[in-house]
Amino acid sequence: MNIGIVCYPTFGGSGVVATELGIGLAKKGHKVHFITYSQPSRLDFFNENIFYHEVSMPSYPLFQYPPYELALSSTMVSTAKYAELDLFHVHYAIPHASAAYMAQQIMKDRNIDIPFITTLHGTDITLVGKDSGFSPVVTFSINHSDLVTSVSEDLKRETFEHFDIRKDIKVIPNFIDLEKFKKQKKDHFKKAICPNGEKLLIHTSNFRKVKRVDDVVKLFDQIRQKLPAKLLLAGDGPERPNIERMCRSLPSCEDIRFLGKMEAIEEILSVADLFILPSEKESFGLAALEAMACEVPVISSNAGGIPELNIHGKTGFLSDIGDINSMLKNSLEILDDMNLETFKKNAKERATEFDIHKILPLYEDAYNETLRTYKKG
Ligand code: GMT
Repeated sequence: MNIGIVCYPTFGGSGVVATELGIGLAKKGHKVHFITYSQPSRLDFFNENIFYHEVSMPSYPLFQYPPYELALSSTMVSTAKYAELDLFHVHYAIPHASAAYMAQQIMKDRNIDIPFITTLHGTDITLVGKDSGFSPVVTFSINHSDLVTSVSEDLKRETFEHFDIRKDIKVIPNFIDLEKFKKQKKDHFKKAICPNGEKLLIHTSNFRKVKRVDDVVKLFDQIRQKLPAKLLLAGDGPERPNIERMCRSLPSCEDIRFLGKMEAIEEILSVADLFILPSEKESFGLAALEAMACEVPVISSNAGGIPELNIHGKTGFLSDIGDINSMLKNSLEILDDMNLETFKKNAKERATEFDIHKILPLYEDAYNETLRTYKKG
Protein backbone atom coordinates (compact mmCIF):
# COMPACT_ATOMS: atom_id res chain seq x y z
CA MET A 1 0.00 0.00 0.00
CA ASN A 2 1.04 3.63 -0.51
CA ILE A 3 0.12 5.44 2.70
CA GLY A 4 0.27 9.15 3.48
CA ILE A 5 0.72 9.84 7.21
CA VAL A 6 0.02 13.30 8.60
CA CYS A 7 1.12 14.02 12.17
CA TYR A 8 2.80 16.45 14.54
CA PRO A 9 6.55 15.89 14.29
CA THR A 10 7.28 16.71 17.92
CA PHE A 11 8.00 14.55 20.97
CA GLY A 12 4.23 14.33 21.82
CA GLY A 13 2.49 10.96 22.02
CA SER A 14 0.46 11.31 18.84
CA GLY A 15 3.57 12.12 16.80
CA VAL A 16 5.44 9.19 18.33
CA VAL A 17 2.60 6.75 17.61
CA ALA A 18 2.25 8.02 14.02
CA THR A 19 5.99 7.80 13.40
CA GLU A 20 6.40 4.34 14.94
CA LEU A 21 3.35 3.14 13.00
CA GLY A 22 4.86 4.46 9.75
CA ILE A 23 8.20 2.83 10.51
CA GLY A 24 6.47 -0.48 11.30
CA LEU A 25 4.43 -0.33 8.08
CA ALA A 26 7.55 0.48 6.04
CA LYS A 27 9.34 -2.54 7.53
CA LYS A 28 6.44 -4.66 6.29
CA GLY A 29 6.95 -3.36 2.76
CA HIS A 30 4.37 -0.56 2.56
CA LYS A 31 5.49 2.77 1.12
CA VAL A 32 4.97 5.42 3.78
CA HIS A 33 4.90 9.13 3.03
CA PHE A 34 5.12 11.42 6.06
CA ILE A 35 3.65 14.86 5.53
CA THR A 36 4.44 17.39 8.23
CA TYR A 37 6.23 20.68 8.90
CA SER A 38 9.51 19.17 10.05
CA GLN A 39 11.21 15.78 10.19
CA PRO A 40 9.52 13.70 12.96
CA SER A 41 11.94 13.27 15.86
CA ARG A 42 12.10 9.46 15.64
CA LEU A 43 12.65 9.49 11.85
CA ASP A 44 16.40 10.04 11.85
CA PHE A 45 17.55 7.12 9.66
CA PHE A 46 17.26 5.86 6.09
CA ASN A 47 14.62 3.35 5.03
CA GLU A 48 13.91 2.71 1.36
CA ASN A 49 10.15 2.69 1.98
CA ILE A 50 9.94 5.94 3.96
CA PHE A 51 9.52 9.34 2.34
CA TYR A 52 9.25 12.74 3.91
CA HIS A 53 7.33 15.68 2.44
CA GLU A 54 7.77 18.96 4.23
CA VAL A 55 4.87 21.37 4.45
CA SER A 56 6.44 24.70 3.70
CA MET A 57 4.63 27.83 4.74
CA PRO A 58 4.69 30.81 2.43
CA SER A 59 5.32 33.83 4.62
CA TYR A 60 3.45 37.03 3.87
CA PRO A 61 3.20 40.16 6.03
CA LEU A 62 -0.62 40.16 5.83
CA PHE A 63 -0.85 36.85 7.71
CA GLN A 64 -1.03 37.47 11.41
CA TYR A 65 -1.70 33.71 11.77
CA PRO A 66 0.03 31.69 9.03
CA PRO A 67 -2.60 29.45 7.32
CA TYR A 68 -0.81 26.14 8.03
CA GLU A 69 -3.90 24.07 7.35
CA LEU A 70 -4.13 25.33 3.76
CA ALA A 71 -0.45 24.66 3.11
CA LEU A 72 -0.92 21.18 4.58
CA SER A 73 -3.95 20.44 2.36
CA SER A 74 -2.00 21.60 -0.71
CA THR A 75 0.97 19.39 0.18
CA MET A 76 -1.40 16.45 0.74
CA VAL A 77 -2.93 16.97 -2.71
CA SER A 78 0.44 17.13 -4.49
CA THR A 79 1.83 14.16 -2.55
CA ALA A 80 -1.27 12.05 -3.25
CA LYS A 81 -0.87 12.72 -6.95
CA TYR A 82 2.86 12.20 -7.34
CA ALA A 83 3.21 9.29 -4.91
CA GLU A 84 -0.05 7.68 -6.08
CA LEU A 85 -1.25 7.31 -2.52
CA ASP A 86 -3.97 4.77 -1.70
CA LEU A 87 -5.09 6.57 1.46
CA PHE A 88 -4.26 9.14 4.10
CA HIS A 89 -3.97 8.35 7.79
CA VAL A 90 -4.07 11.56 9.84
CA HIS A 91 -3.19 11.70 13.54
CA TYR A 92 -4.83 14.27 15.86
CA ALA A 93 -8.11 15.79 14.75
CA ILE A 94 -6.96 19.42 14.74
CA PRO A 95 -6.17 20.54 12.09
CA HIS A 96 -5.20 17.30 10.38
CA ALA A 97 -8.67 15.82 9.85
CA SER A 98 -10.11 19.05 8.48
CA ALA A 99 -7.04 19.53 6.24
CA ALA A 100 -7.59 15.97 4.98
CA TYR A 101 -11.25 16.70 4.18
CA MET A 102 -10.21 19.81 2.25
CA ALA A 103 -7.50 17.85 0.39
CA GLN A 104 -10.01 15.11 -0.46
CA GLN A 105 -12.42 17.64 -2.00
CA ILE A 106 -9.67 19.28 -4.04
CA MET A 107 -8.46 15.89 -5.27
CA LYS A 108 -11.96 14.87 -6.36
CA ASP A 109 -11.95 17.92 -8.61
CA ARG A 110 -8.83 16.48 -10.18
CA ASN A 111 -10.17 12.94 -10.54
CA ILE A 112 -8.17 11.54 -7.65
CA ASP A 113 -10.42 9.96 -5.04
CA ILE A 114 -8.90 8.39 -1.94
CA PRO A 115 -10.18 7.89 1.62
CA PHE A 116 -8.76 9.32 4.81
CA ILE A 117 -8.60 7.75 8.25
CA THR A 118 -8.48 9.89 11.38
CA THR A 119 -6.96 8.71 14.66
CA LEU A 120 -8.05 10.58 17.78
CA HIS A 121 -5.29 10.72 20.38
CA GLY A 122 -6.62 12.57 23.39
CA THR A 123 -6.27 16.28 23.88
CA ASP A 124 -7.63 16.82 20.35
CA ILE A 125 -10.94 15.69 21.93
CA THR A 126 -10.66 16.12 25.70
CA LEU A 127 -9.06 19.57 25.75
CA VAL A 128 -8.68 21.66 22.60
CA GLY A 129 -11.35 19.87 20.58
CA LYS A 130 -14.08 20.70 23.10
CA ASP A 131 -13.33 24.41 22.90
CA SER A 132 -16.24 26.14 21.17
CA GLY A 133 -13.71 27.78 18.84
CA PHE A 134 -12.92 24.35 17.38
CA SER A 135 -15.76 21.95 18.15
CA PRO A 136 -17.87 22.51 14.97
CA VAL A 137 -14.82 21.75 12.82
CA VAL A 138 -13.86 18.73 14.94
CA THR A 139 -17.41 17.32 14.75
CA PHE A 140 -17.60 17.88 11.00
CA SER A 141 -14.20 16.39 10.21
CA ILE A 142 -14.81 13.32 12.38
CA ASN A 143 -18.18 12.74 10.71
CA HIS A 144 -16.59 13.11 7.25
CA SER A 145 -13.58 10.87 7.91
CA ASP A 146 -13.84 7.58 6.07
CA LEU A 147 -12.80 5.76 9.24
CA VAL A 148 -12.20 7.04 12.75
CA THR A 149 -10.06 5.28 15.32
CA SER A 150 -9.39 6.18 18.93
CA VAL A 151 -6.59 4.98 21.20
CA SER A 152 -8.87 3.82 24.04
CA GLU A 153 -12.45 2.90 24.87
CA ASP A 154 -12.56 5.87 27.22
CA LEU A 155 -11.58 8.32 24.48
CA LYS A 156 -14.26 6.82 22.24
CA ARG A 157 -16.82 7.29 25.04
CA GLU A 158 -15.75 10.91 25.57
CA THR A 159 -15.93 11.64 21.84
CA PHE A 160 -19.53 10.40 21.68
CA GLU A 161 -20.38 12.26 24.88
CA HIS A 162 -19.12 15.65 23.77
CA PHE A 163 -19.65 15.73 20.00
CA ASP A 164 -22.58 14.91 17.74
CA ILE A 165 -20.92 11.92 16.09
CA ARG A 166 -22.86 9.93 13.53
CA LYS A 167 -20.44 7.13 12.80
CA ASP A 168 -18.72 4.30 14.60
CA ILE A 169 -15.27 4.70 16.14
CA LYS A 170 -12.86 1.78 16.10
CA VAL A 171 -10.59 1.44 19.14
CA ILE A 172 -6.97 0.58 18.36
CA PRO A 173 -4.76 1.05 21.42
CA ASN A 174 -1.24 2.46 21.53
CA PHE A 175 1.50 -0.08 20.91
CA ILE A 176 5.15 -0.62 21.74
CA ASP A 177 8.25 -1.87 19.96
CA LEU A 178 9.57 -4.42 22.45
CA GLU A 179 12.88 -4.70 20.59
CA LYS A 180 13.59 -1.10 21.51
CA PHE A 181 11.73 -0.78 24.81
CA LYS A 182 13.18 -3.51 26.96
CA LYS A 183 15.23 -3.54 30.14
CA GLN A 184 18.84 -2.94 29.18
CA LYS A 185 21.90 -3.54 31.33
CA LYS A 186 22.68 -0.02 32.45
CA ASP A 187 23.95 -0.69 35.96
CA HIS A 188 26.48 2.12 35.64
CA PHE A 189 23.58 4.60 35.24
CA LYS A 190 21.92 3.25 38.36
CA LYS A 191 25.19 3.47 40.30
CA ALA A 192 25.72 7.06 39.20
CA ILE A 193 22.16 8.19 40.04
CA CYS A 194 21.61 6.06 43.14
CA PRO A 195 25.11 5.50 44.63
CA ASN A 196 23.71 4.23 47.93
CA GLY A 197 21.13 1.83 46.50
CA GLU A 198 18.25 4.34 46.66
CA LYS A 199 14.99 3.49 44.86
CA LEU A 200 14.66 5.31 41.54
CA LEU A 201 11.39 7.01 40.56
CA ILE A 202 10.73 8.56 37.17
CA HIS A 203 8.19 10.72 35.37
CA THR A 204 8.31 11.64 31.70
CA SER A 205 5.95 14.08 30.01
CA ASN A 206 5.56 17.30 28.08
CA PHE A 207 5.14 19.24 31.36
CA ARG A 208 1.69 20.53 30.50
CA LYS A 209 -0.79 21.32 33.28
CA VAL A 210 -2.84 18.18 32.56
CA LYS A 211 0.15 16.05 33.57
CA ARG A 212 0.06 17.36 37.17
CA VAL A 213 3.84 17.19 37.54
CA ASP A 214 3.45 19.04 40.85
CA ASP A 215 1.71 15.90 42.18
CA VAL A 216 4.77 13.87 41.15
CA VAL A 217 6.99 16.16 43.19
CA LYS A 218 4.61 16.22 46.20
CA LEU A 219 4.39 12.43 46.15
CA PHE A 220 8.15 12.03 45.84
CA ASP A 221 8.70 14.41 48.75
CA GLN A 222 6.53 12.18 50.94
CA ILE A 223 8.09 8.92 49.73
CA ARG A 224 11.51 10.45 50.40
CA GLN A 225 10.52 10.92 54.05
CA LYS A 226 9.88 7.15 54.34
CA LEU A 227 12.81 5.68 52.37
CA PRO A 228 15.96 6.67 50.45
CA ALA A 229 14.93 7.53 46.88
CA LYS A 230 15.76 9.66 43.85
CA LEU A 231 13.44 11.22 41.26
CA LEU A 232 14.15 11.80 37.58
CA LEU A 233 11.93 14.22 35.65
CA ALA A 234 12.34 13.76 31.89
CA GLY A 235 10.83 15.97 29.20
CA ASP A 236 10.14 19.63 28.90
CA GLY A 237 7.22 21.99 28.54
CA PRO A 238 5.40 25.05 29.85
CA GLU A 239 5.18 23.98 33.51
CA ARG A 240 8.85 23.15 33.91
CA PRO A 241 9.95 26.52 35.39
CA ASN A 242 7.17 26.30 38.02
CA ILE A 243 8.12 22.75 38.90
CA GLU A 244 11.79 23.67 39.23
CA ARG A 245 10.82 26.52 41.57
CA MET A 246 8.65 24.16 43.59
CA CYS A 247 11.47 21.60 43.89
CA ARG A 248 13.89 24.23 45.15
CA SER A 249 11.58 24.95 48.09
CA LEU A 250 11.62 21.31 49.24
CA PRO A 251 14.18 19.47 51.40
CA SER A 252 14.16 16.60 48.87
CA CYS A 253 15.37 18.94 46.09
CA GLU A 254 18.88 17.45 46.05
CA ASP A 255 17.35 14.07 45.17
CA ILE A 256 15.46 15.39 42.15
CA ARG A 257 17.06 15.70 38.75
CA PHE A 258 15.64 17.33 35.59
CA LEU A 259 16.78 15.52 32.45
CA GLY A 260 15.11 17.58 29.71
CA LYS A 261 14.04 15.95 26.45
CA MET A 262 15.67 12.55 25.97
CA GLU A 263 15.86 10.55 22.74
CA ALA A 264 16.86 7.22 24.35
CA ILE A 265 14.42 7.28 27.25
CA GLU A 266 14.45 3.45 27.37
CA GLU A 267 18.01 3.54 28.73
CA ILE A 268 16.94 5.51 31.79
CA LEU A 269 13.68 3.57 32.17
CA SER A 270 15.83 0.43 32.34
CA VAL A 271 17.14 1.42 35.77
CA ALA A 272 13.92 2.84 37.27
CA ASP A 273 11.83 1.19 40.00
CA LEU A 274 8.62 3.19 39.69
CA PHE A 275 6.94 5.33 37.03
CA ILE A 276 4.55 8.09 38.14
CA LEU A 277 1.69 9.33 35.95
CA PRO A 278 -0.82 11.38 38.00
CA SER A 279 -2.49 13.04 34.95
CA GLU A 280 -5.74 14.99 35.05
CA LYS A 281 -6.54 13.65 31.58
CA GLU A 282 -4.82 10.81 29.73
CA SER A 283 -6.48 9.02 26.85
CA PHE A 284 -4.08 6.06 26.98
CA GLY A 285 -0.71 6.83 28.60
CA LEU A 286 1.96 5.83 26.09
CA ALA A 287 4.70 7.00 28.47
CA ALA A 288 3.49 4.47 31.05
CA LEU A 289 3.46 1.70 28.44
CA GLU A 290 7.08 2.54 27.54
CA ALA A 291 8.00 2.29 31.23
CA MET A 292 6.14 -1.01 31.68
CA ALA A 293 7.93 -2.51 28.67
CA CYS A 294 11.19 -1.72 30.52
CA GLU A 295 9.83 -3.54 33.62
CA VAL A 296 8.80 -0.47 35.55
CA PRO A 297 5.52 -0.61 37.55
CA VAL A 298 3.19 2.40 37.46
CA ILE A 299 1.59 4.63 40.06
CA SER A 300 -1.08 6.59 38.21
CA SER A 301 -4.34 8.43 38.44
CA ASN A 302 -7.45 6.65 37.18
CA ALA A 303 -8.03 9.33 34.52
CA GLY A 304 -9.29 8.56 31.00
CA GLY A 305 -7.94 5.38 29.47
CA ILE A 306 -5.17 4.70 32.00
CA PRO A 307 -7.17 1.87 33.67
CA GLU A 308 -7.21 0.12 30.28
CA LEU A 309 -3.43 -0.17 30.58
CA ASN A 310 -2.39 -0.11 34.24
CA ILE A 311 -3.99 -2.97 36.17
CA HIS A 312 -4.72 -2.00 39.76
CA GLY A 313 -2.78 -4.16 42.23
CA LYS A 314 -0.93 -6.01 39.48
CA THR A 315 1.12 -3.75 37.21
CA GLY A 316 0.86 -0.84 39.64
CA PHE A 317 -1.98 1.08 41.26
CA LEU A 318 -4.67 3.60 40.30
CA SER A 319 -5.78 6.46 42.56
CA ASP A 320 -8.24 9.31 42.21
CA ILE A 321 -6.74 12.40 40.56
CA GLY A 322 -4.77 14.38 43.16
CA ASP A 323 -5.08 11.76 45.94
CA ILE A 324 -1.45 11.90 47.07
CA ASN A 325 -2.11 9.90 50.27
CA SER A 326 -3.43 6.96 48.31
CA MET A 327 -0.51 7.24 45.83
CA LEU A 328 1.94 7.28 48.76
CA LYS A 329 0.47 4.15 50.34
CA ASN A 330 0.51 2.37 46.97
CA SER A 331 4.04 3.48 46.09
CA LEU A 332 5.38 2.13 49.38
CA GLU A 333 3.68 -1.19 48.72
CA ILE A 334 5.32 -1.51 45.30
CA LEU A 335 8.74 -0.35 46.51
CA ASP A 336 8.73 -2.93 49.33
CA ASP A 337 11.46 -5.40 48.35
CA MET A 338 9.04 -8.25 49.04
CA ASN A 339 6.77 -7.00 46.19
CA LEU A 340 8.90 -5.04 43.73
CA GLU A 341 10.07 -7.90 41.50
CA THR A 342 6.52 -9.24 41.08
CA PHE A 343 5.19 -5.81 40.06
CA LYS A 344 8.08 -5.42 37.60
CA LYS A 345 7.40 -8.82 36.05
CA ASN A 346 3.66 -8.10 35.78
CA ALA A 347 4.31 -4.70 34.19
CA LYS A 348 6.46 -6.29 31.48
CA GLU A 349 3.94 -9.06 30.89
CA ARG A 350 1.12 -6.54 30.46
CA ALA A 351 3.21 -4.45 28.05
CA THR A 352 3.62 -7.44 25.73
CA GLU A 353 -0.15 -7.34 25.12
CA PHE A 354 0.49 -4.06 23.27
CA ASP A 355 3.34 -5.43 21.15
CA ILE A 356 3.54 -3.56 17.84
CA HIS A 357 3.38 -6.90 16.04
CA LYS A 358 -0.10 -7.45 17.51
CA ILE A 359 -1.47 -3.93 17.03
CA LEU A 360 -0.05 -2.98 13.63
CA PRO A 361 -2.12 -5.63 11.77
CA LEU A 362 -5.23 -3.99 13.26
CA TYR A 363 -4.32 -0.80 11.40
CA GLU A 364 -3.59 -2.78 8.21
CA ASP A 365 -7.01 -4.46 8.51
CA ALA A 366 -8.60 -1.05 9.06
CA TYR A 367 -6.90 0.30 5.90
CA ASN A 368 -8.00 -2.70 3.83
CA GLU A 369 -11.56 -2.50 5.12
CA THR A 370 -11.71 1.24 4.39
CA LEU A 371 -10.39 0.76 0.86
CA ARG A 372 -12.90 -2.02 0.29
CA THR A 373 -15.92 -0.02 1.45
CA TYR A 374 -14.90 3.47 0.30
CA LYS A 375 -17.56 4.87 -1.96
CA LYS A 376 -15.97 7.06 -4.54
CA GLY A 377 -18.08 10.15 -5.03
O1 GMT B 1 0.27 13.46 26.37
C1 GMT B 1 0.27 14.46 25.68
O2 GMT B 1 -0.03 15.57 26.08
C2 GMT B 1 0.64 14.33 24.22
C3 GMT B 1 -0.53 13.78 23.48
C4 GMT B 1 -0.41 13.95 22.01
O3 GMT B 1 -1.44 13.92 21.38
O4 GMT B 1 0.65 14.11 21.41
O5 GMT B 1 -0.67 12.40 23.85
C5 GMT B 1 -1.92 11.80 23.66
O6 GMT B 1 -1.72 10.77 22.71
C6 GMT B 1 -0.94 9.66 23.14
C7 GMT B 1 -0.76 8.72 21.97
O7 GMT B 1 -1.98 8.23 21.50
C8 GMT B 1 -1.62 9.00 24.36
O8 GMT B 1 -0.88 7.89 24.79
C9 GMT B 1 -1.70 10.05 25.48
O9 GMT B 1 -2.38 9.48 26.58
C10 GMT B 1 -2.47 11.26 25.00
N1 GMT B 1 -2.38 12.33 26.02
C11 GMT B 1 -3.47 12.78 26.68
O10 GMT B 1 -4.58 12.35 26.52
C12 GMT B 1 -3.20 13.87 27.67
